Formats: sequence, C-alpha cells, structure tokens
Amino acid sequence: MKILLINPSWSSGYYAKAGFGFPPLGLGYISASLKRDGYNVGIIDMNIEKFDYIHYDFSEWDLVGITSDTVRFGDACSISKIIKQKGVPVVLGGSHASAVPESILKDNLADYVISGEGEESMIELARYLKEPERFSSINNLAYIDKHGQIKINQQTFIKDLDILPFPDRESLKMHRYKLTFEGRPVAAMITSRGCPFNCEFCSCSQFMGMKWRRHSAERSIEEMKILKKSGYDSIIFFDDNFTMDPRRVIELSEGMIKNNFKFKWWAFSRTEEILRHQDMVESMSASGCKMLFVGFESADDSILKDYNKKLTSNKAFEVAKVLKKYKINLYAAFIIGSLSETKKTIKKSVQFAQKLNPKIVQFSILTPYPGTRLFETLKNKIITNDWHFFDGTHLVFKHPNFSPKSLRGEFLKAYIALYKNPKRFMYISKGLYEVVKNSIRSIGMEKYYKKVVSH
Ligand code: B12
Ligand code: SF4
Repeated sequence: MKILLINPSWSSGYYAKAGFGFPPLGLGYISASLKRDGYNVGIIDMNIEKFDYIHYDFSEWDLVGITSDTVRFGDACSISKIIKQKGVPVVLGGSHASAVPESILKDNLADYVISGEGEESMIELARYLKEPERFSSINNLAYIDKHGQIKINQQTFIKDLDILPFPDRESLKMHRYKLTFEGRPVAAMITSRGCPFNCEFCSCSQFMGMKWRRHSAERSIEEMKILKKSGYDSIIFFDDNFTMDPRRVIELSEGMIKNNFKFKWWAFSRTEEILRHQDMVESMSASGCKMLFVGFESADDSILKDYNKKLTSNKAFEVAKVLKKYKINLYAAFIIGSLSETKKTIKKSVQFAQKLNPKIVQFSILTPYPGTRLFETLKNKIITNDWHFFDGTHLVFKHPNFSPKSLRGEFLKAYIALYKNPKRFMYISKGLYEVVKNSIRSIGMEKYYKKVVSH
C-alpha cells in the first residue's frame, strides 16, 4: 500500500520568506512508523518543492494524509477537496484538524480526521482501510460510518515515546532546508511531547496532552549521533517544554558532552524551571546551549493571571541574570491583545522588554486557536473566517479596547522599539528582519484584511 503525506505551504509567506522553513517533523514520525510496518510512503513539503496538486495524478496512492495548523487550514482543505474529487481517500491531521474533526467531516472536507498524535492511528487506518467495520477500534480517528453518522473515537496519547522510530529524515529531504543557527547547519529534533501548564492561549498542552511525555536520554543521544553523522552542528529542540524534567536535561547535556558532539543548540523553557534548577542551566551551557526561548508574555501581572501563566513579571529579570551568568542568550516572547490590554499595558510591556534586553524579542498578537480555552471564551467574537489571519500578527476577534488596525499599529511599534537597537537588529538580521519587513510590505494583504474586518 502507498501513502502520500503532504505539508501545505505557508501561504501567508512570513515564515517561509524569513527562512524559517523547518522540516515537518510530525510527518517524519508518521512516515517512519508506517515504513516500519511495511508501507510505502512519500512526503511532499510544499515549502521546499513545487507541487501542482491540481494536475497531479494521485492514482498511484492508496491514501493521502495532509497536515494542518490553523493558518494553513484553508489551503489543506483546498488540496484535500481536489484529491477527494480524484477518488483517493484523504485523512487530515495536525493541530487545527485535531480540534475540529466533526466540522471537517460534516462539510465533506476530508474522509477521515486523526486527532492528536498520528503515528499509531495512521498505521491502523492503513491496515483497515478496506475494512470500515473495524474503524471503531482505531483510537483518535473520526470518520463517517455506514449509516452516515459522524463517529469520533476516543483520543489517547503515546505513553512511551521510545517505541517510535526516529523521524524519517530521508523522505523529508533534509538537505533542501538551508537553515543555520550560530552560523552552523541546524537540525530540528523533539525529545519530549506535551506540557502540563495549561496556559489559556496555548494549543500545545491541549493537543499534545497535559501529561508531559519524554524520550529517554539514551534514545535522544542516539538520534543526535545520527544528526552529527549527517553533518549537523547545531540543533533546535522543538519540545513544548524542554526543561520540564531537570534531571533528564542534565542527563542529556552530560551525554552530549561525553559524546563530544559540540552542538550549539537552543530550546523552549519556562521561568521557574530556569530559576529553580540552576545546576541544570549550568549543565546545559556546558553542553552547548546558546539560547533559551521563554514566554514572559506581559509586564502586567493581572494579564499574566488572565493567561493562567502562573508567573509574575518580576521573575523575568532573575531569568535574564541567570542566563547571562551561564552565557545563554535569552529569546523573550510577549503576547499583546489580552481582553484587558490597553495602550498603557502595551507600553509597559515594551519598556519592560527593553529593560530586560534579551538577544531576541518576539511579540505576537493574541490568537484564539480552536481547541484552546481562549477559543471557547472568544468563539462568538471572531471577526474573520479566513484562517490565514490566525498567524499571530493579526487581531482576529472583537477587542474591547482596540480595532484590528490600532492593535496592528501597536504591534509594529513594539517591534520597531525593540529592533532599533542595532546589536539586536544585527543578530536577527536574516530572520526577524524579514518578518518585520514582510509585515510592513504586505500592504495587499492588509487591504484585504481591512475589508474583512471592517464589518
Ligand atoms: C516547529 C514549529 C514551528 C516552525 C515550523 C513548523 C513546522 N515545519 O512544523 C515555525 C517557526 C515556522 C512555526 C511557525 C508558526 N507556528 Co509553530 N510550532 C512549531 C512547534 C514548536 C513544533 C512542531 C513540531 O515539530 N512538533 C512535533 C511533532 C511530532 O508534532 P506535530 O507536528 O504536531 O505532529 C504530530 C500530530 O500533530 C499529528 N499530525 C500532524 N500532521 C499530521 C497529518 C496527518 C495526516 C496525521 C494523521 C497526523 C498528523 O501526528 C504527528 C506525530 O504525532 C509547535 C509546537 C509543538 N510542540 O508541536 C508549534 C505550533 C505548531 N505552531 C503554532 C503556531 C501558532 C505557529 C505560528 C502561527 C506562529 C505563532 N504566532 O506562534 C506560525 C505559523 C506558521 C505557518 N504555518 O505559517 C501552534 C499551532 C496552533 C494552531 N492551532 O495552529 C503550535 C502548536 C504551538 C502553539 N503555540 O500552540 N512553528
Ligand atoms: S508553558 Fe508554554 S507550552 Fe506549556 S501550556 Fe504554557 S505556553 Fe503552552
């Protein structure tokens, strides 16, 4: 049986143009699992290769899987509809599809939806594709039964991540991603999944599970050996919460040192994990950690409470001090647009970020992603049904204090305030510079956006 997996392109363009073309690891994991069970699998990443799906002959494939986050949901559906018309069954997965299986099936946008982790369910769907009477036993699957009823099976999470094979980086055509970190070719890797913290706006915890699960340190070191042999000198760990278990991080760091990998790497962390476990930070630094991404989100403690961030803003300065001590750069992230946000609180966050003086600062506009608690709160206030605008740079809900235009103005002003610092500007020159430039340039998109949100 032959299965094709598709990663739709980032059509809004910001991330692709900024050079953030990362291989879709999720599809890599699914491909590896299917191949281990004997299936023939192909992956097409439309961010790095041209794919004319309208004229493509899909008849050689028995099943096509398409991944989709919210921004690309419309594109994923357009591709899906064409493939369905050509008579090939389509399954949708990924963070957006996982949150809305019922509407996808009701609107006939795909034949199946797999919510959450796809590895095991994809194997079973492939195995029983011609035996629909067995669909009810496939966890995470949503489908239409023989009576025309939508069935949504229970969602489960993979308990032991080590049962999974390494992601299929061969089919991902890794050599076509020209990414670097600290001037070295960089690979993306995952060592754990999920996060127990349940921040109001975050879909990671909802969709990868509130229960944090990890690969063993030995297994992650084995994966790093492969990356090293393939020519990578740096790594981005895309775990939702890399530093959740400090003992494991120390084990991983010691493994990297013992194997003399000399990787330069960065990962996602949390304030209290850094402050409580400085021995972990020391060990990370010794193994080559050069940057940590930390979501401080706001300088206003009542906004942090709204976000359920379980954090007070003053801790940010302690984090900056600890990281400075261990020569690790800070990548600080902020979100503007909480329901109680005002021009005054945004100014406070901008000044706070300037004082914090991190290497990289990221501002996003609060975006309610389906599946999150924030979406449940705001679902009746959404002002556009064009998912392209759910990219964290547009206001997509009716805000009590801001129009979409005025918040967008504050967002751009925040970036300008932080990136007029020449040192910071130079550091991110290839990446964020392009994002900001494209934001300003995307007048055409803005005109359309204004039209969309004007009623
Ligand atoms: C790396 C990353 C990026 C990278 C590259 C993305 C890429 N190539 O994968 C960059 C930096 C470009 C990026 C950008 C953005 N990202 Co991002 N990103 C991630 C991150 C940290 C890791 C993705 C990953 O590799 N996960 C690990 C793999 C194993 O999981 P997975 O991809 O989800 O795949 C599993 C399942 O989803 C499922 N599955 C996935 N696809 C399919 C397909 C089929 C057919 C099936 C059956 C199953 C299936 O099975 C897989 C294996 O279990 C995730 C958070 C996270 N930890 O997942 C956020 C995340 C995906 N990003 C998110 C967001 C919001 C964004 C941005 C809008 C930026 C922003 N403001 O935060 C942009 C939008 C980019 C765009 N599409 O235009 C959200 C998505 C929420 C949503 N509902 O859309 C996430 C979940 C983080 C969050 N804040 O909650 N991102
Ligand atoms: S700590 Fe980070 S990954 Fe965890 S729920 Fe909050 S925002 Fe999401």
